[in-house]
Amino acid sequence: MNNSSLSMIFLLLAVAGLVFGIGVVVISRRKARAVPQIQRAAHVEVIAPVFEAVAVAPLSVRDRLAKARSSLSGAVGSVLGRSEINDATWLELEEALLRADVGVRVAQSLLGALQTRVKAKEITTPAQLIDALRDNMSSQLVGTSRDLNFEANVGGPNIWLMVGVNGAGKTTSLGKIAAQQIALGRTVLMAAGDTFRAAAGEQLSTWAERSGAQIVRGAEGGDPSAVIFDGVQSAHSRNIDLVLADTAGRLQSNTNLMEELRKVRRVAEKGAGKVTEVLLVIDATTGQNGLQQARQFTEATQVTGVVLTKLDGSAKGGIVFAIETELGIPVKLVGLGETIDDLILFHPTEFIDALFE
Ligand SMILES: Nc1nc2c(ncn2[C@@H]2O[C@H](COP(=O)(O)OP(=O)(O)OP(=O)(O)O)[C@@H](O)[C@H]2O)c(=O)[nH]1
Ligand SMILES: [Mg+2]
Repeated sequence: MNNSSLSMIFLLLAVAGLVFGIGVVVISRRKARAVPQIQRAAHVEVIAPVFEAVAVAPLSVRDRLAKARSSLSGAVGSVLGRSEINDATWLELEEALLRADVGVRVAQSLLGALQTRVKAKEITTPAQLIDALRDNMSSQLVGTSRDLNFEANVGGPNIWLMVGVNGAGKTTSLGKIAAQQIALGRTVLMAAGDTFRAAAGEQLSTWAERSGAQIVRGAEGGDPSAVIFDGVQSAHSRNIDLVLADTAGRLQSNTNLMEELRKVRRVAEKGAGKVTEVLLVIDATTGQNGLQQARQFTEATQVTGVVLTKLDGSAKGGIVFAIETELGIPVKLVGLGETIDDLILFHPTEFIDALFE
């Protein structure tokens, strides 16, 4: 082998070494890039189904009462965290009950009864105290009939009137009630007794379409009594079971508008049919002011039940206790959102459990 052949072999070996080296570097880089890609893919696969499950799962009643719960559950935890019942216990419970807006009178009567039992050594531990408070609150609400009154054989349709202050949720609740009653097999006609604003009739028409109810509307600025009377006549001639009558929002302190509502109720029954429910719609976020509303509206229209709306966004669900214990009006329905299914029958034990847990 001569020198030039040897140098050619070295050159070939050097080139082969270089090619091998480059190959190793490229492959290892590709491998390095491939690892995180596989990890990302696996990560997405794991996350996706969980995300979907969260997105489609409807919120439970308990979840939607999170705000109402927040006013009492913290104090309950703190009372239970102490080894004994002392002054701080009473202070904390009183503050929490007032925060939940049960009202001063209800709070004092609940705590007064418990203090007597603690003094008599019937209750000795914080856990017994909380249980007793819960039982006392339950017993104030259970046993009341919360059925929506529907009477057969009244010679015409049943008439349910929605009343309340501006923006409380009358029209929305009426729409939701229509959907529920239609699902129960009843035929429903809506009477657009809010002639105050043109938009009110439009809003009710949308709910009529959504729920499958019929609707009777009047002219803007017309007499609401006349529109509701026409609605009842029309329902009677078509053999419709139930007239849901909307009314314009009004302040309970406005004498003229309250007088108008008195007339609406009177005229509604002039033809065939009977007013079997007057539902006062109260926005839960208004708290104790709701009590004043309930007094005045009841005086004008003999309210038979309360629809407590927007409890999904309120820490003041305690108004239920004030309305029921001080005025004896049952809370029949609770609004927990803006869509058609977000109106439920009021269940006191479920509500109290949600407040305490
Ligand atoms: N979050 C929540 N919003 C609600 C509920 N009920 C009603 N609303 C909303 O409250 C607002 C007022 O509702 P309406 O039904 O128009 O109230 P209204 O009492 O008819 O109002 P007026 O006719 O103007 O007096 C709307 O935006 C509704 O979607 C509820 O239970 N929860
Ligand atoms: Mg309205």
